[in-house]
Amino acid sequence: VCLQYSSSLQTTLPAPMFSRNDFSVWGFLKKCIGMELSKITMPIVFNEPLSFLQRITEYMEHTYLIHKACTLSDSIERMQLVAAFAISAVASQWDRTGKPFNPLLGETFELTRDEEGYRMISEQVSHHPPISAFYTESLNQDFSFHGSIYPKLKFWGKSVEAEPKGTMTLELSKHREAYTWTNPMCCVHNVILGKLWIEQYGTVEIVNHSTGDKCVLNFKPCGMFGKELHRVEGHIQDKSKKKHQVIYGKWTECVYSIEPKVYEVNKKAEKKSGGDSKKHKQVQSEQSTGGDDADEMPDVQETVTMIPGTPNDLSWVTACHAYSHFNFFFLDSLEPGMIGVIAPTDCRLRPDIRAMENGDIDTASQEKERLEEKQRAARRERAKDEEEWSARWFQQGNNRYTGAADWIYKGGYFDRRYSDLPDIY
Ligand code: CLR
Repeated sequence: VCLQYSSSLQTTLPAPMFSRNDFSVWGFLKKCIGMELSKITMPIVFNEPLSFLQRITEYMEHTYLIHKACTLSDSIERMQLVAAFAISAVASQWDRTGKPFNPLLGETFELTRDEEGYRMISEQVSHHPPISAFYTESLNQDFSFHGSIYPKLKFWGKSVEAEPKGTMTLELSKHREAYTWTNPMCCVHNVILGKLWIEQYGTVEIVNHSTGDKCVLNFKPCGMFGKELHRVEGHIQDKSKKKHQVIYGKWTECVYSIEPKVYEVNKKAEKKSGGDSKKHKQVQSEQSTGGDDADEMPDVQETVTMIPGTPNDLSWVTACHAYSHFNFFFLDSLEPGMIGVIAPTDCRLRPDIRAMENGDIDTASQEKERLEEKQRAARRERAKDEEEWSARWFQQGNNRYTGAADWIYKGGYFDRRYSDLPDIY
């Protein structure tokens, strides 16, 4: 099965992208050493005209993989598709080094995709720490996908590491199944000098809570020779720990699923023939925290080679981000029919993002400052009245399957009764 993806890429932009080359991130950041990163207001030139709520909505880019999973009767086969979805969810992050706008407390983003058969609502439910909660439901009640993200950022000198704390939960109603996992780490290299680039790494464990099946995925760090750049490898096991499938590929490109035996035989054969590790040039002799040089992104190696005997192609073709930081969700920006329909807290209505989209950087910057000040004033007011902020569409609770702290959708957003929403713009 080849699962092709084609996206409705927009073809025109309101304003051309300006060059960031005249601005040094470091020139700014060196004044901030020792400060907590979430409290630093970065100059707007490093931003992309999207809210973080929109950026995490990109998890939904390859929803057809979930629809496909719903149609399969075998749980191991379903896990293959769920794994492909979990990997594809972070695929759009490749080469996306613009900083999205921090959502204001109470900000929302809704996305209805009739053709892809789902709708999603997200809300900024906490400001310190910043937490974004989201809930997606399929229009035919086949699945729901929900969770929250608290991007815990660490400044390591040359790089910024983001740990996306929060559980992803996927429920397939027909199969009475729930899958949970946590997204891999994300590292933005060369914030001081050199070209920014993104790496994602770490172990992602997808658990099927009904069957006890597990998929353990290893997003590999690129390593000294860059050989592992973008690589993902893992396996699917059942509750008795029997290995059923090996998953391999690249998160930027595609993944395949193969029988463990065939995979092992092939690996051994490759080792015997000497492998090819020596022909890759050494990227960087020092680890990312030491040294004064930039950590250049290793050259992208050849595309994923399909091991003979691989029957299941779980590939997706990543939407091509031809328009620098403008991605395909931008299409949904603000159509005339939406005004008065979407909630007044929707980030499409944020004046600073809108100004930046139109290429008016000065207005964007002034508006951003005004909104942040308005947010601070509202917080002072609440403190004075000893009032607690409560999220509108989500409530704090525990994940039904893992017990971990989570944000649960209260429902009702799409009834569109928006009378009691805060005035945040
Ligand atoms: C990656 C996918 C994860 C969730 C997540 C959390 C934090 C995000 C990260 C994603 C993408 C990159 C990101 C980061 C926070 C800051 C960083 C947006 C969405 C930007 C690129 C940092 C810019 C740094 C400046 C110094 C230019 O599941």
